[in-house]
Amino acid sequence: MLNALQNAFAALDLDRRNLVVVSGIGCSSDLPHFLNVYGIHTLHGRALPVAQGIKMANKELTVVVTGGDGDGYGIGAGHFLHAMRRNLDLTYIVMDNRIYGLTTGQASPTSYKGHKTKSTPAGNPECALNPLALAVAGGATFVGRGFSGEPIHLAETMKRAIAHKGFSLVDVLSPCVTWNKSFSYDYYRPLIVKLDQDRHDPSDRDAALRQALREDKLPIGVLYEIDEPTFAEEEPSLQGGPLVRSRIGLTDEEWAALMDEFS
Ligand SMILES: Cc1ncc(C[n+]2csc(CCOP(=O)(O)OP(=O)(O)O)c2C)c(N)n1
Repeated sequence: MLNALQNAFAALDLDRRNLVVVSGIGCSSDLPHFLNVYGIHTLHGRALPVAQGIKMANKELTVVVTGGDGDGYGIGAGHFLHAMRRNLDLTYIVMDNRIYGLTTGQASPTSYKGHKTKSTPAGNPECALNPLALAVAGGATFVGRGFSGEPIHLAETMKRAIAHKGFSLVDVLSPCVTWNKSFSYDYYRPLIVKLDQDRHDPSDRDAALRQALREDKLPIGVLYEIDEPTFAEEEPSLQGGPLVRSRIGLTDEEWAALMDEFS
């Protein structure tokens, strides 16, 4: 996963001075510590609000958010939904191991129904959330999936997600070999299929949803990609240069005019 992201950054020739990686809390959220770029390790489930703040303050930065399924689809689920419909230009990479890894193996939002974990010894009574279907329906303008056992293909999907203008999600099937023996590399290998980009049209929303909902196989690659105006292109206060370089406060003349208005 780390290797794929490094390769994607290198292939896109991104300047590390303009690159920020933001994460929440979890084993996967340690990722910014292993990259020689700007990084912020925030609170559990709070990576997206921090990342959105960074992007709004300086729209010239490339902002990549990394975290786990518990972090993003559990405690952070509300932020995930609203970040998607806001369509800020950032990339969200979720290392989906279908478990709470850092807290040693409780059921997460993507654990399947019936899955036995520390917190669900009799089998998980809740059905799994489908992040890809949620993202296609929720306004994400790019939805992709990768597998950490296919790092070259994953790097390609990440590259396209980062290059995409708007909110992009890459859900990465990432076996946790320590705490989740059920969803191993061997479990995933026969289920993975690479989306044939000649036969799958990522601009077709219905087709993307069909791929997201497939149960026979787990397609990896770009499921969905459309071109929509971003938040920064439409929000009046973000027109012109980045906010970090704009003047703060009023000139003496503006201040006097304002005072006149109220006196
Ligand atoms: C507000 C808050 N609630 C709960 C926790 C405990 N906690 C730390 S990591 C984590 C889950 C991590 O799972 P996931 O995001 O799937 O990441 P993984 O460790 O599997 O990569 C939880 C519940 C916390 N740190 N903060």
